[in-house]
Amino acid sequence: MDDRFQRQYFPLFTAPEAAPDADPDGDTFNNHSEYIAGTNPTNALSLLKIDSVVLNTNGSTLAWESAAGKRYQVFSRLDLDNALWQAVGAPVTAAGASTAFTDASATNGFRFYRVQALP
Ligand SMILES: [Ca+2]
Repeated sequence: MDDRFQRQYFPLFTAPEAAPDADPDGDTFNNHSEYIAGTNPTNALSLLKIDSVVLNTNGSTLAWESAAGKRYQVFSRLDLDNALWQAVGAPVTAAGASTAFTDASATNGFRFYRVQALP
């Protein structure tokens, strides 16, 4: 993990709460995960999660909180027991604090999504 990330958020970057596996804001994402996602490790409301999925005539549009310049990959699967996660399209680079992505193949039916921040 980059020391600059720790120095940005913690007064003492060698403190226990600044450790990569610590989760000082209690949002279940440890500091290393927040570093990868570009989220704030001291704010429990700042985390990588899908905020909305809207089905429309163009497909399903997902939106999530993002960090400008970070790259994300969307995955989907048809069910949680048997199907494998499959990448949907190419990675997208966030332009700002929120990113939307439309899965044009998802115009009907039920599926699950996840968004991964790429290192
Ligand atoms: Ca955290």
